[in-house]
Amino acid sequence: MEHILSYYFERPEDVLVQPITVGLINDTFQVSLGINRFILQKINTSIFKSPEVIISNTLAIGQHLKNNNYSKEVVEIIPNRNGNFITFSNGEIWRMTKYIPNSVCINKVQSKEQAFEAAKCISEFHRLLNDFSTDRIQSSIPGFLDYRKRVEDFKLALKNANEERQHIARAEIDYINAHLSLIDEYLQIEFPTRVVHADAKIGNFLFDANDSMKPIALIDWDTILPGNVLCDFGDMIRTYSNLKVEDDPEGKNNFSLTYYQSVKDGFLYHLSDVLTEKEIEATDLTAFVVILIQAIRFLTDYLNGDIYYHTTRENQNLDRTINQINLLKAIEEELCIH
Ligand code: GN1
Ligand code: MG
Repeated sequence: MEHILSYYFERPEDVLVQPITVGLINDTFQVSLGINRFILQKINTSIFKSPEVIISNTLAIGQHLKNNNYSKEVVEIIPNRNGNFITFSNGEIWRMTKYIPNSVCINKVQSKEQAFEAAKCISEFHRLLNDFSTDRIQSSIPGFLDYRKRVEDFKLALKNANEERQHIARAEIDYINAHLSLIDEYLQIEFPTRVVHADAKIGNFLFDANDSMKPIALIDWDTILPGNVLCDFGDMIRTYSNLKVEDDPEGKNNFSLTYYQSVKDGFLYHLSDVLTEKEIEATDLTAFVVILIQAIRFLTDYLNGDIYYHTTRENQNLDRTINQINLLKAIEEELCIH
């Protein structure tokens, strides 16, 4: 790593590097020099083909939030010693951000207050961005929220998949095929275009290390783009009403209707007079569709032979798919979405 550290530090040999293994796409490290800590990431450029878009989105959004006295921390990119926000080195692309002090990250929700506070945090984020023109941001991954394309990619993967994987995943393939009409229903709705974080999962909220009920930042702004803001509500439901971690295929006691409602109350807290009636009406359907799309994405990757998401064990993408489907089944039952 010395090659990259030397872009940021005069004495790279004094820098302490610790890998952080929670993300599924980029490689992340915590780096420290004395009392100063930072987050250094190698951007996966086979997925993020326009890293400069990530930089310009982050700078514009961060500035706007700061100007409007956002009560949480923002993502701050640290330039390298040449003054550049992205570093090209040995054919790789790296970017460093400020470490948010006194913070912890969780992968399972601990209480309804925590779910409510986290949803309020993103609600404030969106409220302040309500007067930010979406012309100022672009998608760093083309078609990221194009759900029609996600379904096409799934159908193609299904056609090309080896027989063994198709056979093993039969029940999951059938479940998804039986629910595709809900995606069609969702696609009929015309949503206003707003800023979307597009990865509002539980692991992207940092909480106060001394008070885990208190969110202090929403991080990972790499996928920010113009689109349907309810997708963020969906990702929160996907991970905050889910009582199992993302790759746990156990289906018993996996869903909390209480946390679902807490997320909804928190999400609407600063947004109830910003969102249109049509949007408010579509919250539950959007949550269902966001989870279904995530199931489709994990299953597509399983059928493609695990080429997109980081995996650390056999069948992890299938287990992730099963986890999403278990959640969908619980939501179907509790909220009568059919
Ligand atoms: C990926 O890399 P990470 O963990 O921030 C993915 C999200 C998925 C998420 C599922 C660029 O996010 O879209 O929802 O995994 N990011 C990309 O955990 O595909
Ligand atoms: Mg992400």
